Amino acid sequence: MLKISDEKMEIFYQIRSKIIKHKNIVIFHHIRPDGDCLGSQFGMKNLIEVNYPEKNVYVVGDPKDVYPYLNFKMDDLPYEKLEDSLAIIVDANYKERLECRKYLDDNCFDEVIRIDHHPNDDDLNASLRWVEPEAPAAAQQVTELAYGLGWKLNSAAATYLYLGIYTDSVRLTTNTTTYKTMFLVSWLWENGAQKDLLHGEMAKRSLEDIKINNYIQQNMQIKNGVVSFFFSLEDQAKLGIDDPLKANRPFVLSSIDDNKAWVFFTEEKPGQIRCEFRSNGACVRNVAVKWGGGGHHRASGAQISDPKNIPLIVRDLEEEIKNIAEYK
Ligand SMILES: [Mn+2]
Repeated sequence: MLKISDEKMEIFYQIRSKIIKHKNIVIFHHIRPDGDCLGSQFGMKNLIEVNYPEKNVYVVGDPKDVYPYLNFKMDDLPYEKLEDSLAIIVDANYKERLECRKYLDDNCFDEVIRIDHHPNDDDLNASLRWVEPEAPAAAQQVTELAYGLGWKLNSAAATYLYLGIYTDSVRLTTNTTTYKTMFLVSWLWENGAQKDLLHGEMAKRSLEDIKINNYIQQNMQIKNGVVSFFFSLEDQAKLGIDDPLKANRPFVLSSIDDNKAWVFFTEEKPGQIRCEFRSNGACVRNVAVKWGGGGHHRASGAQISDPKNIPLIVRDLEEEIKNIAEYK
């Protein structure tokens, strides 16, 4: 059994009552979609459909064909006020991070709630927020909600939620992965999560990927405990990458010798560079925030425009890792 505090159960009851109250429910995911935002979104959709079959549940966004072996089919929803409606934002905070933010800008819904593990504020004007930075994935929160409320769990919901937990917890290895994660994962497995499909598909490597990763590892910089790499559009093109989303690979720089942090710079278009910060203990969020971004303690992001700032950011990271003892 998983013990859930009275305070948390109170939030669960409030979420449930908002779902019961509204006929139409619309669930959002964030831009640059990942397994957690899509898994939370589709997990929640399936949970509501199974437990409240009289509701209309819509998923909006653009899954960008990530995880093509899962059926992330979005709904068409007209841009107009939707009567008797509730929007649920999962795994995201600011509207600029949301796919289809226009619905929220135009106040298409009666109410908005947010379920998220990013420790940031939001601009959603939400009537209820459940923010739990300790959770390795928003999908773990959705799973706990379903478990706590005694909801029925079908195989589709279990598969989507497991995808979210498995990917955001880096295959159940982050330090935020706890006994609670494993308890909820076991509940998902028990209820038909297609774990073998997910494990098999995610273990696949393509020759193209191997070549790209080799290139990165041959050209990365290592200095003062920080690993960094800048992937220019020119170099991406040389390697046959046509979409910068596929170039962004911070994991290739991870856990090399005793280095403390790593940062991956991806040129997405001229004058737009994505910075992905990671660490095994240092607070990379401090550096991300300084450069206009945000995120988690050990995984953060920012956008910059000028490649001349790259050495400055790397130097900031070299400074930040000196504070690592504060977080042990
Ligand atoms: Mn997430």
